Amino acid sequence: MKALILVDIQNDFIPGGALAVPGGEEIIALANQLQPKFDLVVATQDWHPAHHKSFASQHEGKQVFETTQLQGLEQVLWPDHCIQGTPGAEFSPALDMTKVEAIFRKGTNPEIDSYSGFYDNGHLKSTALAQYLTGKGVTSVFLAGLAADYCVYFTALDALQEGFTTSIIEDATRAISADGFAQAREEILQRGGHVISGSSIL
Ligand code: VGL
Ligand code: ZN
Repeated sequence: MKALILVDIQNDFIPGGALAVPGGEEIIALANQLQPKFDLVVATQDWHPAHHKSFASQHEGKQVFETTQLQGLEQVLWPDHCIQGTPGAEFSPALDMTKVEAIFRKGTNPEIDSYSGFYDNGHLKSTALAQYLTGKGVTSVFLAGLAADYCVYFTALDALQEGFTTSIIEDATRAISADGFAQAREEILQRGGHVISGSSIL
């Protein structure tokens, strides 16, 4: 069974949002077209409390996009984004949600960030996404969404580690940093993952 994981296609990651990914809105039509080609569609949702420590606003004297240490891990400090219950945290209204069977929220612990849909960045706590997929008989996962160099990348790394055949649908993602995604792409290929185009599925 094949699952499509729609990663963080939320207003704050789309131009006009608090942490806009350049061209983020361009992936939505393809993300919608791809959905009927899969046995299962799920979505992840970045869902932060207002005082999340990944926000630069929570660190005196720190600017957005500077880094710090959080729980012993290097942490990029982001603008406030995807705050629980705000419009920025909602899925884009352009995204077809009718086939989405389950939503996995992440980033709810204020003390640690969570890029992957499977675990927080310290692998302290699972979202149960892996168990959910396995329970549905899924062995292959395909990733679309935002951002290619953060949440899509970390979700792909964990999917590989969990033993899923893993493909990033490259034209159904956009990156915050092109260099960041070039590196991420190499790492995924090196670990046995795939980077494909949507046209190979449609
Ligand atoms: C993301 C930075 C912070 C993402 C989420 O969805 O890629 N990036 N939170
Ligand atoms: Zn976030």
